[in-house]
Amino acid sequence: MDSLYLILIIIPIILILYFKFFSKSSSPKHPEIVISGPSGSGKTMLYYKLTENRSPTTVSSLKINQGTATIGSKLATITDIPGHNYFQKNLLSKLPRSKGLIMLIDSTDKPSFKKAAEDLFEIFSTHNPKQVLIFCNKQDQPLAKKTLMIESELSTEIERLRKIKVSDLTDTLRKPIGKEGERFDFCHMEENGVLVEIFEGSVETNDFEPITRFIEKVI
Ligand SMILES: Nc1nc2c(ncn2[C@@H]2O[C@H](COP(=O)(O)OP(=O)(O)OP(=O)(O)O)[C@@H](O)[C@H]2O)c(=O)[nH]1
Ligand SMILES: [Mg+2]
Repeated sequence: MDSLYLILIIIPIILILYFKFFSKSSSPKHPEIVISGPSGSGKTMLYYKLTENRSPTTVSSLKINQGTATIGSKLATITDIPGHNYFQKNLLSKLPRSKGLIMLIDSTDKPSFKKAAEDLFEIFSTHNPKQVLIFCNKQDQPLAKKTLMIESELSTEIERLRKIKVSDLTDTLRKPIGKEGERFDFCHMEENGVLVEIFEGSVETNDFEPITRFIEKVI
C-alpha cells in the first residue's frame, strides 16, 4: 500500500519536472516576435538568419520554429509559423502576447498576395497586434513587385473582405477595421491601435535591415 502512495506522489512530480525542464515549451523566454506569411515567402530562412546567423536550405515547414535572436543589445524570441492554413490557429493564439508581427511576402508570387491579405484581415479584425511589419521579400529577383504595388493589392483585397464581412450579421465576434466610410488604408489602422509599416528587401542577400530595426524597436 505504501509503495502505491509513493508511486502516486512520484509520478506527478516527475511529470511536472519533465514539462518544466525538458519539454520544448512554447512560452517565450524573451519578448516574442512572430513571423508569418504565405508559404514560400522566406520565413524559415529569416528565422535561421536571425537566430543562428546561417541560411540552410529550407523546405516547406511542417512545424513551428522558436529560438532566441540577439538584436543589438537585446534578446528576442523569434517564432516562425509555417504558412500552411493548418497553423493559422497557432498564429492567432500567439498574437496577444507577442510584441510584434512580421508578415513576410514573396514579392515575385502575385497569387500569394491574396492569402497574405486574408491573413492580415483575419488578424486585424479579431486581434490587436500593436506593431506590424509587412516585409516585401525577394527584391533581389528581377520580377519582384515593388512595395507600392503590393500595398495597393493588399489593401484592395482587405477592402473587399471588409465589405463582405460587414454584411454578414452572424459574424458578431469580428470588429470593424479601418476608417468608417473610407476605403481601407493601412495607415487607418493606427486608429484601431495598430501601427503598420511596409518595407521591402531580400532576406537571402542580407538586405533586411528594416526587419532588425523593427524588432529592436518593439522588444
Ligand atoms: N531569391 C530569394 N529567395 C529567397 C529569399 N528568401 C527566401 N528565399 C527562398 O525562398 C524559398 C522558401 O523559403 P522558406 O524560408 O522555406 O519559406 P517559408 O516562408 O518558411 O515557407 P513555409 O515553411 O512553407 O511557410 C527558399 O528556397 C529560400 O531559399 C530572398 O530574399 N530571395
Ligand atoms: Mg518555413
